[in-house]
Amino acid sequence: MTLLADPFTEIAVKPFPDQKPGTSGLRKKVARFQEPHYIETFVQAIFDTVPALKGGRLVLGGDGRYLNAEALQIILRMAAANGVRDILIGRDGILSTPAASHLIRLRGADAGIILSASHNPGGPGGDFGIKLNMENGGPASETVTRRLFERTRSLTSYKTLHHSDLDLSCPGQVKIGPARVEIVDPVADYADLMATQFDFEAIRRYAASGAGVVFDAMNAVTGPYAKEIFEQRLGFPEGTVWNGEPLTDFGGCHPDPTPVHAKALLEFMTSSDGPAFGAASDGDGDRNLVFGRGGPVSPSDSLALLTEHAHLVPAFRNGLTGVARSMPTSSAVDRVAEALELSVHETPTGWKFFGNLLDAGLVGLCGEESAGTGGAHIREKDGLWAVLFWLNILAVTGQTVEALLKAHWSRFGRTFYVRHDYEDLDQSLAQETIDHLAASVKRYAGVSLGGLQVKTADVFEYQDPVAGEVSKNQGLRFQFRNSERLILRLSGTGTSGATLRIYMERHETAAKTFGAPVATVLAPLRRAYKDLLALEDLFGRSKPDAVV
Ligand code: G16
Repeated sequence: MTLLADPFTEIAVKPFPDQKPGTSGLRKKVARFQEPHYIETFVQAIFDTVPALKGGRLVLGGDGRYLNAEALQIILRMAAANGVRDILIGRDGILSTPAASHLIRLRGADAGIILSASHNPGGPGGDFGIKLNMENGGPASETVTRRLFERTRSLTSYKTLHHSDLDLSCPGQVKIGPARVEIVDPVADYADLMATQFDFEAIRRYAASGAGVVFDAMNAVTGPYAKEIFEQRLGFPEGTVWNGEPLTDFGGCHPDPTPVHAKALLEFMTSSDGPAFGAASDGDGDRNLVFGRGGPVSPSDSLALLTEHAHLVPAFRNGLTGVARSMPTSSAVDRVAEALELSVHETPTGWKFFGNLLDAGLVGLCGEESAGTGGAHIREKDGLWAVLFWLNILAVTGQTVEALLKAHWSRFGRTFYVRHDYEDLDQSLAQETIDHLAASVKRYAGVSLGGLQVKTADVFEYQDPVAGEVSKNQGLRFQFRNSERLILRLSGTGTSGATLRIYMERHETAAKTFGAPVATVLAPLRRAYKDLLALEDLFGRSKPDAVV
């Protein structure tokens, strides 16, 4: 049904019931996004929820996964029809999530739309996603995503215009209807920003010394960024970047930088001729995992160690005010912050909760157990930034990853940490189970679980100290008498059934324990959650699907 004059069109639609953004945007199977008008309905709700885009500037890009190309053309037409004045888009529609965040800030955009399902698999049978970032470069707050969801439920039409697909292969300017489209080099601005954050001279000397470094881009978006930064600007040899060509299906691999999915890197790092340092990033370039010759560094330890050594990198030449971590992230960084007299903010899972803290200057470094680390340079977690941070520390201290970790544990103790994921569980049963536990959680104080005495038990609730927004039901916390902690929550990023995440940690100060296997040290906590939840009876599961 055409309601407006040509070339503008307004198409009538029925709302979709399932367009509620999760931890990080709307994520679904590709097939769901391919249903007629599914993308359009969500995107129209974005334009209706962010009025500044009318007559304003939009940053648009994605991680290059399957469906990106088609979705970008749909959004370009809709942006023009919704009165967006100008659109900045990466060449071929490519922008890593950190590069998009930077571009929003650099060019004063009113919002950004990033097409990615992050570390989830791609290809026709994989996942797709749409994220909305605001003018500070960060993910939309809960208030905005709530409004966005409400809008998806009441929409009756979307606006678009008749226009052929734009050729996005060359930087330059084109028009689509009344809107100006600027196709930008996706890498250059971001690489320039990195040079302001770290001591590139020191890293260049480190590279020239022959220090072995590999970076696995996992056939995802960071390949071109990593090649430019590591191999061109820092002088690491060609071949330092593995899997550096972004592929729409990530070469059939799962672009998640965990030891399971970055298996070849793990094997190389722990082989007799392995290099000194290795790292990997995810589908859209915001996650990181770093490896020394002894294996991976847990993201929680990485955050703690980077905080300890932040004074060594130019990004923190003016000092660090405070740090923030998501609640399930281990408390390792808290001990460093205490020693350095920094404030620590404990937020719900989701990078969006760090935005206000960073904007207000309350924190300068943030991290999550889910392989996310970032600073105040943008408002997203940033995989390559974290890797460069590590390289900067290695270069100026002349130490290995193992030596740095050992010294870190000697000073602060080791916080053993693991996460167990139970995936694809029956959605309503999983929700009911968590709700039931939440309702009675307080009565676990004083109870013994897995032979450990519960000290306190509660449901985590967060009040944003800047905006005052309250976020309830952000996970169940069990604190035990001897530093052990157990957290349970449902993931907000899965696309099939429910994923139950169970996080366990225990702090040890005796050096003789530091080399003990994580599974052994945390075995009592594993017993504790088995006492708490009848996983086998309820879901028929005797062991986790993933151990991270
Ligand atoms: C997103 C969020 C992160 C969060 C992670 C896991 O990361 O940005 O803040 O920690 O999901 O969330 P959940 O435990 O709810 O699955 P990404 O890299 O997937 O966008």
